[in-house]
Amino acid sequence: MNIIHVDVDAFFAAVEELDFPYLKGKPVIVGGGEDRGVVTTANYIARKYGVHSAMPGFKARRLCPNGCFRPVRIKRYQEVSRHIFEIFYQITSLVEPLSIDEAYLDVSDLDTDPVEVAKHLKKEVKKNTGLTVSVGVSYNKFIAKLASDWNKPDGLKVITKDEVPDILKPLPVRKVYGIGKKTSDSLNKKGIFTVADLLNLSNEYMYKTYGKFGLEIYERIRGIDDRKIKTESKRKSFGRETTFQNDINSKEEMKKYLDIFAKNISKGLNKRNIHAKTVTIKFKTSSFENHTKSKTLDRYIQSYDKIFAAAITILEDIEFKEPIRLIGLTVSNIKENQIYQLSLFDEEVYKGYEL
Ligand code: TTP
Ligand code: MG
Repeated sequence: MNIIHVDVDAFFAAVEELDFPYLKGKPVIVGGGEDRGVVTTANYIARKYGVHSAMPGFKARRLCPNGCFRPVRIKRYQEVSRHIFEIFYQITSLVEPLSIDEAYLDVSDLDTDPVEVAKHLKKEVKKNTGLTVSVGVSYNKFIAKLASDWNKPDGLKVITKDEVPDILKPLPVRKVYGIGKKTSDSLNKKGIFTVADLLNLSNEYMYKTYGKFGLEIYERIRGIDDRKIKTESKRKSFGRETTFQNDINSKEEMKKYLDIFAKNISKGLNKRNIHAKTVTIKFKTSSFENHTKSKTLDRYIQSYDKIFAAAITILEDIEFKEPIRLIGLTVSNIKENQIYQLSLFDEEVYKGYEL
């Protein structure tokens, strides 16, 4: 029982309510107010109307015509995020940020009972920022993440080792981290709806059907997950990525994203005076296979055009066999003897946006 997963409730919408108190008690939808926009998130009141992240704005407006649509204020959310992470770091330095509003904490080193730590964390975030978070406490990352999602919002759920896998059995397969819409549709077609159904499938079958990813799922639902907490200081790469609304297969379109990523990465490197030597493209296929392709250069680079040029060379070499759902660009092999602080809080949030 040493891992805590924490996730802010309806993050962007909660910040809007905080900054504009008249929104309290009303359905709040962030993004999607203009013609082409998509919803980044909605508060729990708006969710009752069926509004959710990544939904096209027109649909959200139809489902919830009285919704308060707010423009996306990324800079403000990043500021609040930084504040929340400061609270995490006051508890332990073993913090792995996962996204703007989500992190794992390894609390094994602390003398306090993890459940007390979780309660303290919730109280501190509320007191200092006014926001509520949901917290999961367990013995590995996967189960802790599942636990934090258990009774959102403002949840606190503990899952012990002896409760697994029984407690997971009634869950729909979609709740298993890593299983997205496509895999869950594919499983549903085979009559597999719950974790209990999934538990009946052998590891050979999972491997044959879903590859390495299938094996991961096989282990996860049995409570096996040895992943350690990866703290920021161990992260020696710098990157950007995005998941598309719809899978894409045009290299021209991918280039548009790589171009934006290269600009952002270069800006970030520049700000910290970091140079890097290896450029990597990562992508996830529509069947959820992850791939990376890297190129290590003769010299260290920092400028946008060099990063972009390297990315294009790599891209030209990749033969895509199916459409992709995610693309990312990373630089690593960072010049040593440099003091640098890599932080995800500088990153733009692309999730849910069309370029
Ligand atoms: P989430 O933690 O997935 O969602 P949430 O915090 O709004 O709601 P909850 O955790 O209570 O279910 O994402 C955090 C923020 O990231 C979210 O407030 C808005 C942003 N986001 C997008 O911009 N696009 C997306 O598709 C998603 C899922 C989130
Ligand atoms: Mg959240």
